[in-house]
Amino acid sequence: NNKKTGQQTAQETADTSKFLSQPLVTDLFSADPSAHVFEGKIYIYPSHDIDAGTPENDNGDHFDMRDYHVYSMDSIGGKVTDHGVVLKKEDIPWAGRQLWAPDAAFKNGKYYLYFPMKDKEDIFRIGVATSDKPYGPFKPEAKPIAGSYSMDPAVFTDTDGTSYMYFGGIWGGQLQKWENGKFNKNGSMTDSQKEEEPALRPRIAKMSADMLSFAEPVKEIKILDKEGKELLTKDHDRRFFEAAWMHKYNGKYYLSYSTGDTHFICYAIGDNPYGPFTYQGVILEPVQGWTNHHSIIEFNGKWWLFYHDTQISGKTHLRNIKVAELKYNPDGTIQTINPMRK
Ligand code: FUB
Repeated sequence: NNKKTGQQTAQETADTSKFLSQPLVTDLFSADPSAHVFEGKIYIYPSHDIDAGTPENDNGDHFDMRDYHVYSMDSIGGKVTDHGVVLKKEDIPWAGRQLWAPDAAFKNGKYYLYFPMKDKEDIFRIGVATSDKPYGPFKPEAKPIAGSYSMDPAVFTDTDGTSYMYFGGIWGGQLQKWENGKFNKNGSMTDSQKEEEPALRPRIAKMSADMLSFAEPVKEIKILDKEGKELLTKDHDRRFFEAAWMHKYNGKYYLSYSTGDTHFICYAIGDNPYGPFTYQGVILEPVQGWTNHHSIIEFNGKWWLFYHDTQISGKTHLRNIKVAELKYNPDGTIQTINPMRK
């Protein structure tokens, strides 16, 4: 369904019974929910969608966001608290435009908010801001993380205490414009355009002890099929597009991500944080709206998928965050979630 536009009819949007879950936040638009359990509560770090009037295009210019809110919940189904604006564009010294999907981490008694934004040259970089509290406000560093590029950071802390950032995204996320470590502003607008070659790979870097920089050169992550062959550029149903997330279950590493123009959240399993990862299947079928972006957490013995759709607005750039239970099969595979009821 490459022609999916994300625009729905008013009638489709009004029928709330067709959705598996209802929006967690209804007074503002929110998307790309990165959820974490901090201090015994669920904290959600989403994008804050607005209607900036920027025309829609394949570059994602219509996702023209300017600040972040943080939300918390004591329990699934409980009250959702809005902690207000925790970081805004005007406070970020290197700001250009578009505050896209953030993530957060906790270490050394501090909270870290990681966020992608285009710099003054219109190149996506990843910034970091710190706070003593999970709900901010967050104070940004003067510069983006050295060596960072593209977007959609997800910071995973392993059981041994080591933290890693997963990141990258093609099309508007610009990953395809980075060749040999240099940004090519005239590069492809979509992907490598080499259909028979391995698809562009998500990126990983170990974080430094202070969580403010990369502790090693950025590495590429391989996603393989069950025969051990890397997924190819032409494999739009399975290859990485954006929205990487890492979680650990029964000692295995689960890399999940969006396939973008085919709108799936799928996953691949590996034996260590760097992979390679072997493709397993779909976690979340396409939602209403073009983008699909999620996070996965364990809370009180159950697993939860946070995601978004466009139930309230019917417009692809004005999304609302949701949550649904995620279940494993006995062999560790994940049961596919359909966000729409039949
Ligand atoms: O919210 C802006 C962008 O849309 C995100 O960075 C992508 O993952 C997609 O959800």
